[in-house]
Amino acid sequence: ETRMRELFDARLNEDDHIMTQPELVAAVREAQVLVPTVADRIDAAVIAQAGPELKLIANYGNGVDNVDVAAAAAKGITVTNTPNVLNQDTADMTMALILSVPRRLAEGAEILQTQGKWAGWSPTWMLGRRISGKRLGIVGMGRIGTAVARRAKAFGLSIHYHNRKRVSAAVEDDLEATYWESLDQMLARMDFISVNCPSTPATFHLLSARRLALMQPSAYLVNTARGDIVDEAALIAMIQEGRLAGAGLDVFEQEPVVNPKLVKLARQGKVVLLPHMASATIESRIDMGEKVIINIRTFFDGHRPPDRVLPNRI
Ligand code: 8YV
Repeated sequence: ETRMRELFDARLNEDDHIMTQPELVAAVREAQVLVPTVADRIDAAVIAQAGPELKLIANYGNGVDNVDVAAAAAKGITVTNTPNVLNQDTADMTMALILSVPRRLAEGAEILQTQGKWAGWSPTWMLGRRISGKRLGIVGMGRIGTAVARRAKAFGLSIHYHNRKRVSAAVEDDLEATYWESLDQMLARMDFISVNCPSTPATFHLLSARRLALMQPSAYLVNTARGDIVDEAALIAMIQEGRLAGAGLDVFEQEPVVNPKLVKLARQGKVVLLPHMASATIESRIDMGEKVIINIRTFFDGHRPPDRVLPNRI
């Protein structure tokens, strides 16, 4: 923020304030550059109101599902994002969720936070499920998916993935990863599924009710990508009915509000819920800010910004 103020005539949004659509429309009328976060929906209606000065939408985030990139392109507005710098942190948090639900981390911590002690020891006390030796299916083997795979392999999970295209043989060999052309077939065989693909019209409810029903009742689903890739209502029903063991979620369909049914499942220890914080480290945030600044400066120096997002690449 300080750098932004130093370098630009920056109008900064208050911390924690999510701009309303009318506030966004007012901002796009005047600005030359817009720096939205995941919480700001820069849709076609907002872009339609953009003044002639608006030339660049420098998204503070990797995912650009909050920006209508096609509508921006049609108006000659360039869109950039902040890739790569948050891969490791997001992958760390994905692992944390993979570990937390089966090993009952949140439940254990909650007992001590609320009671300051535990009742005693028994061989069946806080029994969870083993992680190592299980199969992890990664949906979306991009930069974050690959970083998850590296960590998961070190935890003794075998790596499986589904992606639009197969990764290189060298990466596959290194990760000892198995490629599944059919997402359906992969889902049916995994103990864990990690969602690591972008949210696009093509991935909306990719994990639909039908596909979730293919998963084993003992399996867990982890999502650190975007809420709308998973049919959340179907996921909830599956866990409630014991047709899926649990889930670890950092993202939701109606952020920042979380479905009360999920909160109830969290109290029952069946899900672990986090408030979209997978990339929230000081280091990532600084690097993301630097990327935004570089993208803005390069653009206004008349060059192509390094992290330009093209509509046909989404
Ligand atoms: C951020 C993210 O919290 O980069 C992304 O796609 O989801 C997170 O890193 C968010 O985007 C900040 O705008």
